Amino acid sequence: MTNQTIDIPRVTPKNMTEQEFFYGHKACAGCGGSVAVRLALKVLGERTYSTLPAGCMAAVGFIFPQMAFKNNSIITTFPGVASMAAGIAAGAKALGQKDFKTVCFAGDGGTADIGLQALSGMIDRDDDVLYICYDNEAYMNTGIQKSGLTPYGTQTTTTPAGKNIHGSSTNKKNLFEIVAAHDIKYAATASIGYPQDFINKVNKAKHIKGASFIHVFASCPTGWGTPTHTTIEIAKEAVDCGLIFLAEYENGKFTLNKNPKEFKSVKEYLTKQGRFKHLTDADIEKVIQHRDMKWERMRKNWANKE
Ligand SMILES: Cc1ncc(C[n+]2csc(CCOP(=O)(O)OP(=O)(O)O)c2C)c(N)n1
Ligand code: SF4
Repeated sequence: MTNQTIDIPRVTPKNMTEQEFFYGHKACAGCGGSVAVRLALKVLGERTYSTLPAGCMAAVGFIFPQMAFKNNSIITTFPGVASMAAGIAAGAKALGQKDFKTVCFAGDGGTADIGLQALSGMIDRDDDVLYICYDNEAYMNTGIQKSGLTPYGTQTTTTPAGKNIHGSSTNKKNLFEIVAAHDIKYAATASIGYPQDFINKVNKAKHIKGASFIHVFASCPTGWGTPTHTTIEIAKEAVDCGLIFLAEYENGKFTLNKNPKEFKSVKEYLTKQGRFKHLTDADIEKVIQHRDMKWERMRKNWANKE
């Protein structure tokens, strides 16, 4: 079968396929990760091979006998999602297949911690794979433990908040810059709160021959303590208050896709989430200081699209 969307230069909600490739999954109501997978597969189409390590998207998508993936998909070892994808891409090529894309969908734990080595090897070999990390900022599937992408101050089951320690004491790893440091052909950050931007980036990556990477911010009402209907809104707010940034790395250069003149309130973003309820004004000030330091560096060294 042919891929309906492979030759559309700019995919919009109007020309995106109406067919669903991730349907009937068992994710919690309002799951941002499932929105990310659904949108990406709409762009990539049914001639897509997906690999998923242990994590929510594997858990909710492969419940026997109901397979939620309409395209070919497989669960991999936790650290091996990128290497299995690399093998699939090489195998399909050896079989003479041309109109396919291979994609990984892995959480922040499966990417920034456990799968980092295989991801590094995949980029190093320039395997023909798009790696999408959906970042819900913790190991959600096993009950909300801290990952390398859990932000400062977050309450998780392994970083509880008490009188003396107020949740996670570390900041998010610079995953996007770690990936870019490999001099990858294309890397981007995105948020399900800005779906058109995410769709454009998946479409761009789809046409890259070789390794590409997208880090998409994907809210999780269950782990974050937020109402299910605010999933998209909160993922947008994270960008608008500057804690998440939208950027690309191409041809050796970083570009900021969005460079707001003023940020929305970090305090408002944080305090509406159960996982940050315990934060003091001093904790929030620390979060703001870290944000400002990062933006100063990005604005100084990266090009600006706006
Ligand atoms: C080698 C190995 N260690 C631990 C686990 C248990 N485990 C299954 S899912 C999961 C959490 C995954 O977190 P993340 O990658 O962030 O994805 P999310 O669940 O948030 O979607 C863990 C620790 C496992 N399946 N295999
Ligand atoms: S725990 Fe979070 S990431 Fe996992 S299925 Fe539920 S909403 Fe989605």
